[in-house]
Amino acid sequence: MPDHGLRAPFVIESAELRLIELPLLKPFTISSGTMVTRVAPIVVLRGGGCEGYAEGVADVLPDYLPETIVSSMMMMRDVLLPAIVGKHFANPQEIERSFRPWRDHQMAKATVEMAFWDLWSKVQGLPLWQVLGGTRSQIEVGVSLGIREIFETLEEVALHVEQGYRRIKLKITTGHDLKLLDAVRARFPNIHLTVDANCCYTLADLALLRKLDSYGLDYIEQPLAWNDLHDHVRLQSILSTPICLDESIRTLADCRKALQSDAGRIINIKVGRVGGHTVAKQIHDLCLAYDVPVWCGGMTETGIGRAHNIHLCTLEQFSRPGDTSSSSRYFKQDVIVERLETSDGLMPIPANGAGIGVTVDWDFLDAISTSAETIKA
Ligand code: OSB
Ligand code: MG
Repeated sequence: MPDHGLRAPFVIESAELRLIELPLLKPFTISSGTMVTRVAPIVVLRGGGCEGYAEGVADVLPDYLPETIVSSMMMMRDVLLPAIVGKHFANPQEIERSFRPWRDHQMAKATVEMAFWDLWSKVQGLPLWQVLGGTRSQIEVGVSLGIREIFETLEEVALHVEQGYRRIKLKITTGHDLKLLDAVRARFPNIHLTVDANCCYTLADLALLRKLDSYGLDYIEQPLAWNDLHDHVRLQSILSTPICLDESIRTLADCRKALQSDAGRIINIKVGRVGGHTVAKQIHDLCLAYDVPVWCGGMTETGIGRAHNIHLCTLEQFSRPGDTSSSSRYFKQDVIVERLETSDGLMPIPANGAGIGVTVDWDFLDAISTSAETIKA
């Protein structure tokens, strides 16, 4: 950790835990379910005269990974927040270390750890990207298009290509894959195109999966089960298109095993999925050492989670366009005052002050909060 001339040690004085519900402009469908409303935990940590914010990525149902809103909220309320409030931590890595003996719950751990990264950066008066060690000033982004009728997807592809997005990712599912790709490739033969199966195939689908090799895809995201690196090794040995792992990578060890065994050749890093920025950085560094490209995934976050993702994208090895597209694609109104919008496929780094560099719209946050509680020392 570089010496930024740290201010006097500060204590985490209190934590606020909220649950928000924000309707999506339109439903977002992936192979394992449909999201209509974004339900998300928000954590606010206070100390050193500053406030740090983060947003959790758990879903109401365990349809992406096993963690849910209920389990994630319980873990934060009963275990993680009481363990840190009233204490001093020299840096965010100390928080990550203190959570390590507790199994899983990466999404809950990430929310608390990320809020501390924001708080810690603000106490030092530095932007989060700088504290994370970022070097990139241009953040290239793509879009993730949910499952819809083929004609609707074609319109969406056209719209987003026109807006300058640098890569189009199509959500696919069993029975909605090759025909969709035929239609999109017929009209857009040269765009950077990827697919995301969200675990819907097995090796019994090998004949179909082989055909994906013929569409010139940049990569195929998470074709097989979330907890099965072994079968991805087999699939990658057969396909020439790189496999990109998302759900399968929840820890640094997962990533090491995936790279050592060639289970995938590109990694989607979601800070909320891997337990926070500390582990996200470790995974990033490992991929850098392996010369494996990474990109930043998203979970249809509001501006708070989105801002964290953008800052993370400044690290060197984020060499492929991520999913952190314009907030206005998802929400009519955001929980922050600033609008996080792309132009020509580039996302500006929020810089309204230190930390994640955004301003919370407290009136709106109150209006969409379904619960709010405070944990004091
Ligand atoms: O697999 O990347 C995924 C959204 C919810 C659950 C899983 C995924 C996604 C996305 C959305 O692809 C990306 C975004 O935030 O725009
Ligand atoms: Mg994915």
